Amino acid sequence: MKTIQAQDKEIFDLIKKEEKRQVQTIDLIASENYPSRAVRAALTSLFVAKYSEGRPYKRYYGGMENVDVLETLVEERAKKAFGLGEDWAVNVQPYSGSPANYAVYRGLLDRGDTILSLDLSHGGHLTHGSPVSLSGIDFHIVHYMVDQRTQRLDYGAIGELAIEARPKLIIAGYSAYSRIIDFEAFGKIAQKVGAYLMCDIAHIAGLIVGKAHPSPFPHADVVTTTTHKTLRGPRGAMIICREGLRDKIFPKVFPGLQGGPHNHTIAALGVALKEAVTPAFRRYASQVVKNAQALAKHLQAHDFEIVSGGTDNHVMLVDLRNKEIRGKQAQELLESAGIVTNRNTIPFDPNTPFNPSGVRFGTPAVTTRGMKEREMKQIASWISEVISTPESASRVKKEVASFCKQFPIP
Ligand code: DSN
Repeated sequence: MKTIQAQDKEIFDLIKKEEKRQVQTIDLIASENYPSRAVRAALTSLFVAKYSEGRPYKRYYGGMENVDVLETLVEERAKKAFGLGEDWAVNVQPYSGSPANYAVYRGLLDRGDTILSLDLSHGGHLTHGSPVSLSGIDFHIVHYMVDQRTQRLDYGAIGELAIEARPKLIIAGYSAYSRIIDFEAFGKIAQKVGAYLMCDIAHIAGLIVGKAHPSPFPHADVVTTTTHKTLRGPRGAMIICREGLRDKIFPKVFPGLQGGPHNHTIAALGVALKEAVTPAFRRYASQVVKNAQALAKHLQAHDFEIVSGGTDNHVMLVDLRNKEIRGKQAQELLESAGIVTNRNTIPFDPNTPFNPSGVRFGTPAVTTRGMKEREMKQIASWISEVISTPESASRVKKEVASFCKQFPIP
């Protein structure tokens, strides 16, 4: 930091301001987390200076003696974290979740083939076939929805739709779905219709490693994940597929989509994966879920509607329609009180994605800071106060900043 301060005051000041913002606010964005200092240190290592196009021990550059060992070690750590054997192949090179998903599609499908996935407005992801994403432009997309009454996945209805649509790929795994995903049911549906099953576990990877959510691996053909959400690593992604699919998918990462892997990120991912197999991480994953359930319960006590009635994981969607406020205003108001969230559509939302009817809350980041159920009660109370009495925001912001001092970012 001292070097930056001496050389570049503008960037140094921005780094300091961002540190202050993060330290003094409560981060309820479900996809964000604070990686450990060891993970962050690996990100600043000299691996950042190394090019290594290709796969381990099959490169196009010299100077590979450490990078080859590193990448192989991190692949092995990923297998260990998810309890996988020799029948799985790991690729830790994708720069992030979006290219990882696109590489899988281009590896397994021809353009125009059918993908069956959850609609974005029901909790899916842009890269699962939204019309504004290349995934929705290059492939024929059929979406399943959550059930209107239960607001949960209806595996019978998804099975029927799969028989009708005959997809070549089915996607399970979401950005805003708060219930346990029955990967076994998805595996059976995929088998019945002869589709590949891709599980995108970006949001819940850390919960899976920490045994707080069932694993997709017994049932999936390919699993993609980002590495920076509940897994608490650097910003990056992995593709893990059945060995038999390696030669279809991996060349789509490099040379198909990407150039040289980001070796500093891969080093940091290795550090995060070592942390993720510890008993402390298992306790973390379990606390993330306990905190989400406590936050949902206390919000319900303040008359907030939680989509599907609660949560089994790290995330919840709040339907604000009974509060006479829309998602955008709620997000902005909460931010002015030091509580950072994101607006989100709710299933069957009558409003637009730009100003939808809901907000999404998640507990990975606050749990990393050491907050527990008691703090979730306090946060729910602030959220309720600020939404019902906007004038309280500036006072709450001061209270939040003081409260945050007790919970340092690692
Ligand atoms: N944008 C991420 C999220 O917030 O869920 C997913 O890519």
